[in-house]
Amino acid sequence: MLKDEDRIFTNLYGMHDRTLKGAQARGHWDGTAGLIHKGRDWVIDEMKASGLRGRGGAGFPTGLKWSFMPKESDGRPAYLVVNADESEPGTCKDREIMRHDPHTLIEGCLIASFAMNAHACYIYIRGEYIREKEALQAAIDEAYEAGLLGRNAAGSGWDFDLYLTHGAGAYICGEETALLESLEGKKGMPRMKPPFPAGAGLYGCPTTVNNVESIAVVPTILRRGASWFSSFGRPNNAGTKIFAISGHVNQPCVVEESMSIPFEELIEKHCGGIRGGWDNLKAVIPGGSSVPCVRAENMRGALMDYDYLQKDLRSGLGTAAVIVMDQSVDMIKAIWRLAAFYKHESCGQCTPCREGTGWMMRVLERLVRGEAELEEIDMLFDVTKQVEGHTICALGDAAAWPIQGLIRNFRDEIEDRIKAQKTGRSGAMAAE
Ligand code: L3W
Ligand code: SF4
Repeated sequence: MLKDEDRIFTNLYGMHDRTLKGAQARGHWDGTAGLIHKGRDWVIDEMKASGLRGRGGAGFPTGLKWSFMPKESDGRPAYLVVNADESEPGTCKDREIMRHDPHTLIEGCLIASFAMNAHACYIYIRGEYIREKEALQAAIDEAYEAGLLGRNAAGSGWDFDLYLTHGAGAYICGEETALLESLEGKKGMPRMKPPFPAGAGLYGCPTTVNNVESIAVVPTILRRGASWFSSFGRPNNAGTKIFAISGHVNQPCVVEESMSIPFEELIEKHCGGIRGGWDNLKAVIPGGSSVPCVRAENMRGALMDYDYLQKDLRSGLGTAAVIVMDQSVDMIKAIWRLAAFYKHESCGQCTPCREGTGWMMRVLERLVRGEAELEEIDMLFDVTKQVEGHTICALGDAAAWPIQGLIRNFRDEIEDRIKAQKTGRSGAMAAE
């Protein structure tokens, strides 16, 4: 278990003063100018050495992503954009940072922007996050007043402006290029990649889009050292990580832990165990709604990191939103609910996603009632394969994967439902 002194987020539960004074008392904004004076290459090299992988869901190495930005300006401004559009079902970790520890993010924005030659950064916050927006804006205002933002930010010699933009409640605006479109005042529809934002992002300029947690951990990594951060977790799965655990545990919570913590330890130490005991556990979605569910027996002994969940369990760490489901859960209905979400949030721009999400949802609707033929299970799986990898953005994959997980792991439940319905129906017919 992570020791208290190793936690980066010291106010995740809002128990302490979240103002600048409180943040400084907890060690934030300490020697910021000194970190910047070490230079761009040093910052990026440290970030690479730390092993930090993007905390928004895809796990792309952060230092590597930063290194894609042009080293010298070609006349276009460079931008950092922080993706605070946290909308993945089950995910509520960035919310706690913005509510209670906003200065970790603001200081991170300054240092990361400097490393990418950006004098401006936009934070795009989810439309429903109203109190979080207020808390973050108040912290930004304080930082400006204290000279930590603006001209010669924090005495670093770097001029830097930070803007907060409020979204309007569309999940798709969390996709990085849809976010950029929305920021430019257009409809939030994903762009084709390449070009990646580092080549042509906001207003066609070099842009890096990073998740809130990815940026908020930067100052502490640089202060304590890359090797300190990489000492947690396993190779390729380094660092501390915020997990958001919901569902059928005794105490749902958001907690910063060591990457690769065993699932049982995470649940026992921080959530007071599974509701009704471990035998009552049925399934877990370990990384937010976009990753496949895992059967209970496979989660026993699972390590909560990118590689274990993906390679050993064919699921993923995603946003580290751990959704725990006990025996009372109707798995088909649970996955149908997610399918309905993706159908609703599809931007409609590409056919496999626009048509496929509705199609998959409607088949699942019938499967919930058992009103289907057994062959339709394989047909549904085939459709998920036609959506996966054939769309402009990852929403298509995200809609397909949970259904694939359901069929792989709970085929017996689907078949039983269909058979029971048929038996019931023939019984009823016989009675007529
Ligand atoms: C330059 C290359 N840049 C990749 C960059 C790319 C992006 C990052 C990851 O997210 C995942 C999905 C779900 N040159 C590059 C390059 N990049 N190759 O690296 O890119 P990618 O394409 O792997 O993923 P993505 O489309 O950014 C999709 C997960 O996110 N997901 C979660 C959503 C989470 C929330 C939330 O609430 N936080 O909404 C939804 O699908 O697991 O795998 O920056 O530009 N050659
Ligand atoms: Fe829009 Fe879906 Fe295509 Fe993404 S995959 S661009 S959400 S239609």
